[in-house]
Amino acid sequence: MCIFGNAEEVNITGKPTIILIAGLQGSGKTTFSGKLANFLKSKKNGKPLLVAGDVYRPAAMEQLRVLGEQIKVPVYSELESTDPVQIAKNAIAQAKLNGNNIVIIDTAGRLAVDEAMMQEVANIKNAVQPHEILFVVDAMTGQDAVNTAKAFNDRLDFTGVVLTKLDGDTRGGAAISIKYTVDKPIKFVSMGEKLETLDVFYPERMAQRILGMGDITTLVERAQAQFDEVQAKKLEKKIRANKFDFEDFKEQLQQIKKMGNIKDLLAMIPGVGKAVKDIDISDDAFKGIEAIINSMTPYERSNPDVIDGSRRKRIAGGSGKDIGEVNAFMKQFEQMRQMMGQMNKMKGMGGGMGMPGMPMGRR
Ligand SMILES: Nc1nc2c(ncn2[C@@H]2O[C@H](COP(=O)(O)OP(=O)(O)OP(=O)(O)O)[C@@H](O)[C@H]2O)c(=O)[nH]1
Ligand SMILES: [Mg+2]
Repeated sequence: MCIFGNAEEVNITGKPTIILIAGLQGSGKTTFSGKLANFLKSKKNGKPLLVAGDVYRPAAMEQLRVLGEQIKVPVYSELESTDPVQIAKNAIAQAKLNGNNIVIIDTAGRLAVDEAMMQEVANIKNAVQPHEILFVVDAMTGQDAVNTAKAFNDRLDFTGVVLTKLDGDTRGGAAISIKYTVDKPIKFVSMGEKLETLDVFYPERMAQRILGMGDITTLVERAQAQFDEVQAKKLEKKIRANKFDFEDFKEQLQQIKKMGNIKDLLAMIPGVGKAVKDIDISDDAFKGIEAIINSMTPYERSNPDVIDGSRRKRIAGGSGKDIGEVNAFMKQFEQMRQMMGQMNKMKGMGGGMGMPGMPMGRR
């Protein structure tokens, strides 16, 4: 299971369902309110009403009104009022009258956690008893987001988190800390200024994003599962004695293959996933090499040096390859052995060099 748990959505069972939106100034509350209304309208057949609960800036009401117009969702506001609790109550009464089954209450934010703002949101909460209280947080604020989340949760006991501005270059690592600190689900991620860029939170995708699109954990787990210490020691001895042969080579191939599909493995390396997405890498890549090795006699496999021209011809015939392919493979193998020999010498001189992917390099 993913560290974030499973994907969760808001629950819209109330009549109307009341959703309170809270968060710091500029975190994206108003934009998210519009996106959520649009989302619930199109995906859930909802009939939302947006409520302008930010009474401090006339521009805030105007912003919500414009959003509502774009998505064709009604917006409730009271130009003269300075009491967000009363506005929320009046809005709910109007929603019942007009048959709106969802009421989304946007609230005012402050630059930092402050008592007046907390008290105001808490008052709205007490007055309207929301089904959902969503805490909106800018993913770009990094670890500060964790303290903010804690302060809001202590006061409001919110039901879910919304991560905004994930379209920026942040990886959203704070999501993990938030999840662990407040132990509330992340319900939505917002990825842009367009109203359609809201997504239900998919835990797996977030984990991959934080890891830079790779899944190193799985890769390491798979490598460890296949890593046989005894065999590795044996192999290291042979390499040191310059006795690496075709039998060892074949064993190594099998170890790699046991880890799974090559393309899947590559995709787990950060940064590589995207690059190999459209490339066709088949597991057949090893088949030709295996066929060649399988056509050797056990004696030849353990004594690569005895494989002369006529033996190569026979091996080519047996593996269904042409002599050129066999020669090329033999040459590569020889180069590999030479390289191993050189590394042994360097080790002897204290060079301390390891070969990537080979057990010899592991300590
Ligand atoms: N790139 C990007 N910008 C966003 C996103 N969400 C909101 N914004 C922008 O962030 C700014 C603040 O968003 P608002 O929705 O007004 O934030 P708010 O929390 O309502 O702010 P206050 O009402 O002042 O507390 C605006 O310029 C938005 O267009 C997002 O997901 N991605
Ligand atoms: Mg706002």
